[in-house]
Amino acid sequence: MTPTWLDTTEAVDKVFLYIFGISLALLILITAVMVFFIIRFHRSRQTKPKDIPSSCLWLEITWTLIPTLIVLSMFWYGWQGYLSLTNVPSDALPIKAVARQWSWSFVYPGGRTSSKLVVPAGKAVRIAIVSEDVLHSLYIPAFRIKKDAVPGMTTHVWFRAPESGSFDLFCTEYCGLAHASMITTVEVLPADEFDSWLQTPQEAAGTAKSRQLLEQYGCLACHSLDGTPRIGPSFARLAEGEKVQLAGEAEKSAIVNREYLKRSILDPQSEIVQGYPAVMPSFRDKISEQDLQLLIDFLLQTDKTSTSGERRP
Ligand SMILES: [Cu+2]
Repeated sequence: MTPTWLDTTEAVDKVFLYIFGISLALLILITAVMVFFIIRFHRSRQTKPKDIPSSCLWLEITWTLIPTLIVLSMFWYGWQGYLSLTNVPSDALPIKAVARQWSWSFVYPGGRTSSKLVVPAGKAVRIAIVSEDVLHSLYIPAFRIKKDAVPGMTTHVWFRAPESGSFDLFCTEYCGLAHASMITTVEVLPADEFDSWLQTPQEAAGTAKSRQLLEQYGCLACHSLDGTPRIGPSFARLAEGEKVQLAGEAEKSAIVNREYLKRSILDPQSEIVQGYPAVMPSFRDKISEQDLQLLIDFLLQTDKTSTSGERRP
């Protein structure tokens, strides 16, 4: 027989309410007894202790047994919840979540990628979480799941979104300067809409493709397209032949051209633009030559905001 597990939300809420309910009952009980004792045995009543028994077996057994049973029942509920969280339904759709400083990208069966987590309503999804650099943590409060992304290993979570909607997704492990930018959403689509989304070929021409690459490599977490200041310099005013002031002891500068942009992506620490922190990770071995050339083409074109569309979180 294959056991049927609770959905993650139900599993966590049940344990939470059970422990919270017991804690609340104990709080009320203990407070009531305390107030009663304060009044009943107040000094002004001059009550004197009388006939103190040295031991009382039934009382000692009761106050040992009842709390033990309560704690064991909490463990039992917690254990059942843990099993529900770790046992993934066999029909779950596999999705890969890639965490990096400071963005998420999601890879679906068939190779489609997105910067928002798109899932079908009513179907279980299993997320394999990896990190490209440091510790991150995938947190979706609406589905009560939270799991670390650990460099060098793959961790898993699963959940089932009952109906369509949009829910917050956070990084909940402090991972550096722009940790707060690692926020995106879970977009739950009706199952048929999800299927057609998944099958829509992502390969698009020109600027739409560049836009997709910017999201895939997480560039927009730190670089804006419209001049808005973020962690790194905006892409808005990048233009071929322009002079960029670099940080360093002597007044250094660089001229924007294909070579400069390539160095900035593959070896970002070599030339830091003045006024910005030296925090960009290298994309060497992480970006294909073809994608690199497409991104450089995009960065050198003058009107970059026309592709920006909605603002990426
Ligand atoms: Cu993070």
